[in-house]
Amino acid sequence: MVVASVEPVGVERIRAASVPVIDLSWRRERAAKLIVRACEEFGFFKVVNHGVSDDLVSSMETEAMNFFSLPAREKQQAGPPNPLGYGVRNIGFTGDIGDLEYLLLNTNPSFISQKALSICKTNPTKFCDVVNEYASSMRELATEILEMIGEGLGLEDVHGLSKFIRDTENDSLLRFNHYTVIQQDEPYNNHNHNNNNPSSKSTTRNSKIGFGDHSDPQIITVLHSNDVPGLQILASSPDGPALTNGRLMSVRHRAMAISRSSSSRLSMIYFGGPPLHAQICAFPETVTPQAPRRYKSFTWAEFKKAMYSLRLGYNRLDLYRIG
Ligand SMILES: O=C(O)CCC(=O)C(=O)O
Repeated sequence: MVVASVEPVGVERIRAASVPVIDLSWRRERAAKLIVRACEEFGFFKVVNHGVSDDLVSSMETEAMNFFSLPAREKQQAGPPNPLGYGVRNIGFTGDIGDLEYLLLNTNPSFISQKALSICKTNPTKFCDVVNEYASSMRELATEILEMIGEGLGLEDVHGLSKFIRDTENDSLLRFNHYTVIQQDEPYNNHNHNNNNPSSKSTTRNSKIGFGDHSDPQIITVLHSNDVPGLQILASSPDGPALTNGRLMSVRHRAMAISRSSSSRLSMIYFGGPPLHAQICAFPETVTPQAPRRYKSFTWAEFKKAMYSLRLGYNRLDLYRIG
């Protein structure tokens, strides 16, 4: 599990970097300190000994691949993405396009059960069981990590971060991205993304942009992918999240669809989101005379509304910047 991986795909100026690895069986204080350091320097790390069972991950991958293997007409019944549901190439509502198909679900069990019949007609009950178990296992892992971050940051309320995703009204999502292997002679889509961002224009003869560069807006992202490379992170991201007053990094990243692979890439991503009414405001411990408050406070609902009106690569926190 990564909270994400760096895989070089031969794109100019993109290099393999050593990703911090956190072993959750380490002494808690040490792991908490190193998680905070990884979040300050990268906003990104890999976790091992996380306790999520291989069988569960593999069952979730099987369910996802069973869906993506269906004929296009059947998959369309789980769409269009509003933004939840099945989508192909179109990401969001403002014209971003990528070489992928995806399924975006709210982790609320009642949403999953409503949607299951359009996703898995043969055995919707099994689909629900696997998704619910996977979502709850991701939430537990994310909670554990957020509590360690709370401890490592020295927050008075060490549950201050985790309580957002433990709230029964949390707005957490599961996203399944499927990147098919591109053909060498397909045209390259470097005109598709964020034309104001030069880094998004780098494609090579062996890769195309699958999911354009952006940073995730939720509290935490936990990503698992199969062995096919494609995820790239920007080593030094420009901005940090509002809750920690920019102290931790919100990593900019993108995913490439590549041609040198024998199989397609599947990523399964948990986004731990707060309830819509949650007020997002820097923890007092992160605001000091040397680090004055950077952002006005806002609710998650306000932020989401603004987010859906902007291109994927836009730095949405700019809307709330003080000064
Ligand atoms: O599929 C991936 O590896 C990353 C995709 C991503 O960044 C996202 O879905 O927000």
